[in-house]
Amino acid sequence: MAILDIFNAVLAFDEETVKAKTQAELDGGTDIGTILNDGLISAMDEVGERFSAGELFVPEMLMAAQAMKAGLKILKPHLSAGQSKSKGVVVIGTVKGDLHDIGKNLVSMMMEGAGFEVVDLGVDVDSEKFVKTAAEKSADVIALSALLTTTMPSMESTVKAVKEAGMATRTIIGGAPVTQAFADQIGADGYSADAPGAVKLVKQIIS
Ligand code: B1M
Repeated sequence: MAILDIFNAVLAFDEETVKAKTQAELDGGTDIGTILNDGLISAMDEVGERFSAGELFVPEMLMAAQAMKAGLKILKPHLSAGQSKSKGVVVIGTVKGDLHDIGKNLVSMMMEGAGFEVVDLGVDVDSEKFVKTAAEKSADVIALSALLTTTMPSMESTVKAVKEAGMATRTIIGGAPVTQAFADQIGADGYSADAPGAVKLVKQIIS
């Protein structure tokens, strides 16, 4: 029932309750994946549906996102606990023109949790910045996130720029509108629908 309280608190933009209930679930031993998926992520899916239906508008989406981030912040140390030596370097960011960062942050946290060194470039990142940083950091993987159909072409230009630079760095992509077919079409090295899948993918690529 308390998971439902987290879900409802995100929908009520009630950051304090999200924090308190998330902490209470953690303290009570609830599985982190359950808190994440059934509480926080499913609430954002509901927000998206209400936005599509014209029942919510951008300011409300933003407030819900803030509330969700407050919960994520509490989960973060537990997602990345117990790791020491880096297993490889991942440069991650949301592509040019796109300001959505919650899913990207989740992928980033789970990669850190799995022991990778993660260089998070934030949002609205252009191809040059991805290529330059990956070269500087000798990155194994560049991980691109996009939430808008209109910014998916930025993924294509980044994948192309990486290939043109002749780098060994591999590219993976993800985000709500992205598919395996799109990854194949633009020549990305991998696609995942969610954060745990992205971690598995990077492990496969680096091994
Ligand atoms: Co925006 N927005 N938004 N928004 N927003 C969506 C994406 C939308 C689907 C809502 C809708 O219409 N139903 C829609 C996109 C339609 C489309 O193009 N297909 C949309 C729109 C239209 C817009 C604006 C254009 C609205 C406007 O201004 N008119 C605008 C664009 C701004 C811009 O980017 N230039 C906009 C703005 C915003 C806010 C700023 C208000 C806010 C973002 C706040 C923030 O991120 N800091 C926001 C939000 C919150 C959403 C919704 C409601 C929630 C997104 C989210 O955080 N989900 C979203 C509706 C929805 O997706 N349900 C919507 C939770 C998150 C955990 O999931 O990011 O999908 P997600 O990540 C998942 C997977 O996709 C995957 O892993 C995660 C789960 O494990 N994943 C990867 C993500 N990246 C990955 C990378 C990988 C692998 C997996 O490998 C590299």
